[in-house]
Order: sequence, then structure tokens, then C-alpha cells
Amino acid sequence: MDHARLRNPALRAKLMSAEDAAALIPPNSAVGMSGFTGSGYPKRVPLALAARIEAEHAKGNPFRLRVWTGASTGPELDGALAKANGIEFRLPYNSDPIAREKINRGEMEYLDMHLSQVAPMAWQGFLGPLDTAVIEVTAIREDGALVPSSSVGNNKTWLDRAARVILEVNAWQNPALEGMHDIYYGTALPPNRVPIPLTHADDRIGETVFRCDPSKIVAIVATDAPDRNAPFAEPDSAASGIAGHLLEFLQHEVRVGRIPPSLLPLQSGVGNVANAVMSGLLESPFENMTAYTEVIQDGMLDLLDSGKLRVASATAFSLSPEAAADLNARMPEFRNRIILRPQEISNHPELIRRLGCIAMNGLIEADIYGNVNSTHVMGSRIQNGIGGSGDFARNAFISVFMTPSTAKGGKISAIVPHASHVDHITQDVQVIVTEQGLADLRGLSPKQRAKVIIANCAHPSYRDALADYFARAQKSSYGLQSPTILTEALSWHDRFVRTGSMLP
Ligand code: 0RQ
Repeated sequence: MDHARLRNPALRAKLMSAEDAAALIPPNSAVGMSGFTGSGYPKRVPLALAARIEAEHAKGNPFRLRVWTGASTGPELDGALAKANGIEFRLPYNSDPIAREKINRGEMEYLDMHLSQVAPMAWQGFLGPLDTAVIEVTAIREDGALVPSSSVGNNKTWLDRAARVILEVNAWQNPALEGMHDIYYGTALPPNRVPIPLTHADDRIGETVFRCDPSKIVAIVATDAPDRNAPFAEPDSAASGIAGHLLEFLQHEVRVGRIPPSLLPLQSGVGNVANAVMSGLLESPFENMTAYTEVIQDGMLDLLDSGKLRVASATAFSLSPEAAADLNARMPEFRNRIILRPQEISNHPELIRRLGCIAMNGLIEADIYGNVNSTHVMGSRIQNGIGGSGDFARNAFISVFMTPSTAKGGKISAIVPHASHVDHITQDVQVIVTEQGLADLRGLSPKQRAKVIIANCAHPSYRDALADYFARAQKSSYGLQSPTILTEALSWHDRFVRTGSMLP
């Protein structure tokens, strides 16, 4: 390995193959891996581990792990380990299709957590001991400190809590990442918590590197492999429509003086719609914007590039291959305008509330009262997880949820009589946007919310049926605060499960 990547001579003795490193992980133990939205995850040790697990299974030996990460990883980690039937328990977020299938078939336990809460809950101890941390880094400094890579996630916590540490030094990660990170070491559990000294999105309050006790490092593996880097879809008419309504809303908020012309720190969720909204901001009149978010997708990088976004604080990148190549080519230019932090800081309720973020997240379905389901299709099938949406939605200055008004070619309405699973209660949902329009729910009672959501957000093929349900519910409901016909509330979902369509 290039000595510029591994600058501590004593640690060079720990260099070994991915197979030898994977052999150090005890069967049936807990492993804390790096990785957040497809970036900064270890790429060789998990593959070698999957091969070892398959070989052990072939010999009849049980070998399954408890796998903790920052958020989603890539096919070399979640995909390979799930395929090998090597994950017994997974937290806190997953978007890998093979792991998703295993979870939905009941073959893998999955704890879907608020991302800000993972590190403090690990410290509380009820998740059990952490045996091994497997962490991707960009370089190891002379003093043994670790230069983080393209995501920070929970790495600080895994490095601190694990009994042993395996490092993957990835030569694909740009050495110019050094200096971009801000690792805050001041968190504690009650009663020792103190205010976190961050008052602006671009404040730096920590160190640029992870500390790690060198005696815990049992292996160092050389990698040269890209992050997951999935391409984004060109914004379709629904995504463009959503972006248009949202931009109009933000301009209105500026006009009436509720937010400044540079807006407030933006949080933008995962996926194509969130990316399209960021791209829409490129054409907007807003200047000098900031972002305090988890993920930097292509649209946000373009905004930085245009100069309209002054600075972005996040915990990870999630880029297309083209955007990753562009970022890599121009890393020194971006380094002072991007700050990557641990997810317990990027998603911290105290900081989100203080900064007054504008949160913009996707949803699976919302009901007529504005309860939002972000995670479970038909109430029972996990899609990804709540991720950071709850951290931001509850604490944001303005909490926006957005979605196309239908899914699966129009066979599913995203606006339903009753949410089949609730991640975000009505109190945490202030604005819902579909390509049909925008519902500003702030200050409205449940029945007032229902009228606006049905009129502004529902697709025309479902609007009359929703209005009809709401009218009948107001005649026959047990109470009239949030009128509900109990026997009918989930009948749309039931119809979809039976016939493949919610259409009446
Ligand atoms: O399924 O992939 O099989 O086609 O869900 O939907 O429309 O592409 O939207 O990529 O924006 O994702 C809520 C999943 C939306 C995402 C969710 C199906 C749809 C498609 C994806 P296919 P789209 P997006 C910060 C914030 C929770 C975490 C979060 C998410 C797939 O935004 O995971 O916000 N959010 N984190 O067909 C059945 C419905 C459906 C539906 C969509 N009503 N019924 N299927 N789909 N609506 C980031 C982190 O925290 C890491």
C-alpha cells in the first residue's frame, strides 16, 4: 500500500488480505460497519466474510451476524451478506433489494431506527456488545488517526465501542477528502449532556479525523473500489411538478417574511424526487443558501457548484458515477464548502430545531389527516426505513413530505383514507406536496386538513372516492375529531392485496 495512505509505520505490520481479516470476525457476533446511503462502506472484507459464511454453512456450521451500519450500504456488503444468509439482525436502515426480500420473508430481523438515536442507544448498551468494527478510511495519519472517507455515519461510535477494529484503506477515495470532516467528541449520556456548540450549518466544532486506540486495530486491508454511486433518473413530470409547487411555496414563505431570502438550512431526503427538488432550486431566485442535511446527492452538488448553495453539512455523499467523478476531480474546490459529520450530529434534534431546518422528505403514503407512512408498503412490507426523516420532520421549522400522487402505474393512491403504518404523526407533518398540488396544513384541525389534502394532493382517479369516504365518515364515525369508518379504513389496502389495484 502507498505510504501516503498508511503513514503510520507501526500499523503497516497489520496489513493483510481481506480473507485473513474476515477470518478474525467471530461467528454469531455483532459487527459495526461503516457506510451511509451507498458511500464509505467497506468493500472487500464483507465480500470475503460472505464467502467464509457460505463455506461454513456448507459444512453445517451456523454463522450469522448482527450487522450495524450508519444507513444503507452497497451490494458488496448488505447484498453479499444477505445472499449468504449471513445476517441474523440488521439495524438501522437498509435499501438493498436482497436484504429487503429476506426481511420481508421473515428471514432477517430488522430494527428500523431514527438515525440520530443509533449512537446514543449503542452507548446505553441494550443493543449488546459490539465485537468488531469494519471501517473504510481514506488514509491513516502518522499519529495513527484515521482520515474518514465519503461517509461518517456511526464510525466514531463503532471505533470507540468495538473490541477489535478492521480498517479498509480505500485508494479510490480522494486524498483531498482530508480536512473535510468534523468529528465531534463532546456527546455524552444523561446526566452529563451539555449543549452542542453549533449555531450555523457551517460551524466546525470537532476534529478532522477519528481517534482509534492502535492496540485495537487487528487488520488493515487495501481496497481500490468505488462507492455504490447509482445513477439518478431524469426528473419526470411528477418530480418536476412537485419541485415546481414546492419552489412556489418557498417563495411565498419568503414574501410573507416567515423565512429569509436565503431560506433556512435545507434538509433533503433520499431518492429521485428529492434530487429533482434540489435541481429545481438551481432555477430559483434564492441565493446564499445553506444545507444541514444527511445526504449530498447530485442536485445538491450542482447547487454548490452554481454558487447558490454556499455550504452543505451532511454525514455522507450519495452520488451518481458522473457526479462522483466530478467531485473527485475537483475535491479541493469543494472541501471548504462541504462538512461531513457523525450522524448523531447531522441528525441531532437539538441542532435541527436550533437551525430551523426546512425538511423535505419522500413518503410512501399519507392519509387524509396527514399521518405519513415512510416505510411499510401495505402496512407490513418494509421498503427502506425511517432513516433520518423522523429526526428532521419533528424538529424542522418547516416539515415537508413529497410524493407522486400514485404509485405502481396508478394502481396505488399515495393519499389514502387511513395510513396502513404511521411513521410521522399529523403534528410532525406540516406540508404535503404531490404533482397535483401542495397542502399547507399548518394551523389546521384534522377535518380542515382532510379537505385540503383531498382537494390539493389526491390524484383525480381517487379524489372523489376519498371525498366520499370523508363525507360518510363524518356521519357514522364514533367521534368526529378525526372521523374514521373502522371497517373501511384499510379497505383500499386490502383491495390492492387481493386484486393488485386500489382503484374503486
Ligand atoms: O418502488 O423501486 O419497486 O419501483 O417505493 O419510490 O417514487 O421512486 O420515491 O425514491 O423518493 O422513495 C418513501 C421509499 C420514497 C423514500 C421512499 C414504491 C415505488 C418504488 C420508491 P420500485 P419512488 P423515492 C433521508 C431521509 C424514508 C427515509 C427517509 C424513503 C419505491 O423516500 O425511503 O426519508 N424514505 N430518509 O413504487 C407501494 C406506495 C408507494 C410505493 C412508493 N404508496 N405503495 N409502493 N412506492 N409509494 C435519508 C436517510 O435517512 C438515509
